[in-house]
Amino acid sequence: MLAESALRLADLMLRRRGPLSTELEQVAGGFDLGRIPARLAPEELRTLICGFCSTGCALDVHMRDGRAVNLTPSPAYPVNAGMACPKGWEALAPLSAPDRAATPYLRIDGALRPVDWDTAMRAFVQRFRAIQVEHGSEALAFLSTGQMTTEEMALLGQVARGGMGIDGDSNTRQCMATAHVAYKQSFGFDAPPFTYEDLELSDVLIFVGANPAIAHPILWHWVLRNRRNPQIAVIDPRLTETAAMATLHVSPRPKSDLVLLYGLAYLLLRRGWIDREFVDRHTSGFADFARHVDAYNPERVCSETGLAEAQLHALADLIRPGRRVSFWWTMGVNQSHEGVRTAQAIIDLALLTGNIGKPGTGANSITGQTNAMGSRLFSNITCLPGGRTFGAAQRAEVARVLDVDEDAVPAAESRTYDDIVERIREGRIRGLWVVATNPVHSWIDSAGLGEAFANLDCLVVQDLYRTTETAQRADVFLPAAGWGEKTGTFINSERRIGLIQKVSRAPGAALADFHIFRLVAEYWGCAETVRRWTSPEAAFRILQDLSAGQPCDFSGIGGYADLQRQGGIQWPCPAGTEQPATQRRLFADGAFFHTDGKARFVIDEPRPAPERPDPTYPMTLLSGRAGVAQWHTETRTAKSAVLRKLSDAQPYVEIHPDDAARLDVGAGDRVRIVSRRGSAIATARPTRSIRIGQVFMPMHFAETNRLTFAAFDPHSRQPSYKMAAVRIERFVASRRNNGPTRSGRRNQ
Ligand SMILES: Nc1nc2c(c(=O)[nH]1)N[C@H]1C(S)=C(S)[C@@H](COP(=O)(O)OP(=O)(O)OC[C@H]3O[C@@H](n4cnc5c(=O)[nH]c(N)nc54)[C@H](O)[C@@H]3O)O[C@H]1N2
Ligand SMILES: Nc1nc2c(c(=O)[nH]1)N[C@H]1C(S)=C(S)[C@@H](COP(=O)(O)OP(=O)(O)OC[C@H]3O[C@@H](n4cnc5c(=O)[nH]c(N)nc54)[C@H](O)[C@@H]3O)O[C@H]1N2
Ligand code: SF4
Ligand SMILES: [Mo]
Repeated sequence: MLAESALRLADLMLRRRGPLSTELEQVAGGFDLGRIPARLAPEELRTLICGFCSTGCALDVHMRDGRAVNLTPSPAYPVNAGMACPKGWEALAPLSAPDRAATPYLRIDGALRPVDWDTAMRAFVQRFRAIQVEHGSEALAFLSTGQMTTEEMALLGQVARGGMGIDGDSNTRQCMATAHVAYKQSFGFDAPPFTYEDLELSDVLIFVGANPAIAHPILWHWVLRNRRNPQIAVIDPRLTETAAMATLHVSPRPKSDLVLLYGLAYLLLRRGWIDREFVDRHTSGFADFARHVDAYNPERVCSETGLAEAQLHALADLIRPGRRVSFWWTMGVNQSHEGVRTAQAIIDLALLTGNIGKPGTGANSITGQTNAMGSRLFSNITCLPGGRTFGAAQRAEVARVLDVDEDAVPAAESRTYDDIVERIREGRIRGLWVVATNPVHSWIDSAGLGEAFANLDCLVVQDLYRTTETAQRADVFLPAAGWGEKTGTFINSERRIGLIQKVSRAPGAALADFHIFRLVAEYWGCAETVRRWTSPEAAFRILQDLSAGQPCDFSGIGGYADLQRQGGIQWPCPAGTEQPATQRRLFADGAFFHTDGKARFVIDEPRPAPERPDPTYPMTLLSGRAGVAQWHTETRTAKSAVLRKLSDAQPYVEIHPDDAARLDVGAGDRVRIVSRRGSAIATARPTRSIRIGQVFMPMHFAETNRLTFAAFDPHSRQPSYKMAAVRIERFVASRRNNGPTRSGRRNQ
């Protein structure tokens, strides 16, 4: 309590810096108000968007003598209004970790040794060129991220694909590819339609495969602020933190969502609870949709999902006419062998009931990483910059804006992540450049991937830390400046473009990714294709030009200063937009981005998951986020003592108490989780939040992906991380086996 009021007190003081108000006095309680302001008064505040999740909170960094000494969440920012989750509060901590790389490294005689930039760049370019000469450009690839600025992603896309002529993919494939494809096919453009205010304005919120209470904690605060006494339904096999706060939790069998959603459409159609006028005016494909879902009667749906008929009706009851219903989904949908069609079945329900384009509605994909949206629109991988499809006219247009030859604009979609990984395993890709991602830990079915990476002729890793599972295998390591050490923009889940800026010096010779990419272009000899990209702000202006005329048009933003002044700006914001409203949703006019202006109902036959439990591997392994304090492969969050205290240090597996009893396993006992790919040791955590026959492991432990099964959605190629068959065995340690170790933490 004390700490909390101290934080609020500091916050209020920073906000006012004038006479103490009554509010301040109330919060201050027993503090000595005479002394505290002098001690806390910062010399200057600089506002940056948080670099972890896509909620996109703004953080005010306190600068004293040119150094970042503290931070507090920005009180006036429309996203977070003075709040942050523990990762936000601790955002400065990872910057000063002892394993930050302060110089490039080169593998010499088996060990990574510090070298200067010139040596590292020559090695990178010479080795990649040699591979290109011997094996062709197909033997080279890059893997990038959703955690750099949009300017950096666009520049990497231009340098690598446009300049060097090599293909690559981004870790956004692991995360948002499904939503990207689903929106493109349904709406005609990758356009999440919502604004956060919709969370506050809904009468009914339906979360499918999403656990925002821990994965997007400040976004979840918008739900808590909802004054409409909302009904909150959660569709998740597990009783998650979010489900525990819901008014209705239904727990279908993993990967049976498509059947369930079609079953809901069946009931809504039978009850006549549809918005026929909206459907007729603004959609296409309704007749086929209605015919298709006619086969999903409650009997079938209940038998395939394991739900009771009453649960199905309870869900349908929520979607009655006259209510504002919003649908929200995240990785429980995207990471599936049929994720795109499942996401589209959610979109179909919103279209069917006219729940789109109005306050408190929408078919809303919550984004994952801080700038996955920037990656989706500008990384030059699944579309041309600005969300353009690949085509001759679009290519010419991009070439004109960039002032480059058409050959310097890619002609087709890039190779997908899974294809790149398979080619590495087969030895067909021999040079790989990994930027701001840690695939040896995070990629699906990762057993043996570390060895495959080590066998590359040249692995270049560009990261903050030289200790990540991937960086340890590097031949060339490029030290990057991180969040807080560079300038640029992010785009959050609700399409809000926000600014990050430099508040701290990167260690030693570490450089912003932006400058590393320019350096690569220089050494490669393709600097001509990026000569106008002289600074992040110059790049931002190029992006604005690229966006002009596209649905994501933000050419009307008056540069970085405007973003700062207005508290971020949502796209669209075309030239001539005066003062854009702070909260804007899409499709208020019912006009979608297909050429006929209509949204499409998209349907498909559900397919069984490629790997299901059987007598040898009788249990289903689910995986995902475990708490607010842990971020992915933990290269950053494990650097904060505060966040370490809030998280688990050892791998664990959640298991139903009845399954645990059957296996004679108690809380804290060690078990072996075995899949067809490999095995892992973890501590058993019996809990009723998981169903009988299922187990859950956090993705934050590298062990988890040694067990996952490499299945992919056929349209998005997103991995189906949340479905693998395993068996659990009691584990008795031999004297020589010291048990599990903390993968992400070896850096400490
Ligand atoms: N603290 C923290 N926050 C994060 C992150 C982090 O690492 N740590 N990562 C960020 C990123 S990049 C992302 S993508 C988001 C992810 O955010 P979320 O998607 O909300 O998180 P997950 O835990 O991966 O998955 C959500 C839920 O899907 C459920 N699920 C599994 N299979 C199924 C299924 O078949 N059907 C349904 N309906 N549900 C299913 C799981 O039980 C899980 O509770 O979080 C972001 N925020
Ligand atoms: N089993 C299972 N696996 C999963 C998931 C799951 O639910 N289950 N979820 C998947 C999802 S949704 C995601 S998004 C992925 C995440 O997987 P990864 O992207 O591999 O995870 P991170 O730990 O975020 O890795 C980011 C890396 O970039 C570095 N970095 C941070 N900032 C910068 C920067 O500015 N510049 C540079 N050069 N480097 C930087 C960090 O130090 C870190 O090493 O994991 C996926 N893997
Ligand atoms: S909710 Fe997300 S954006 Fe906000 S402080 Fe936490 S990690 Fe950062
Ligand atoms: Mo993600």
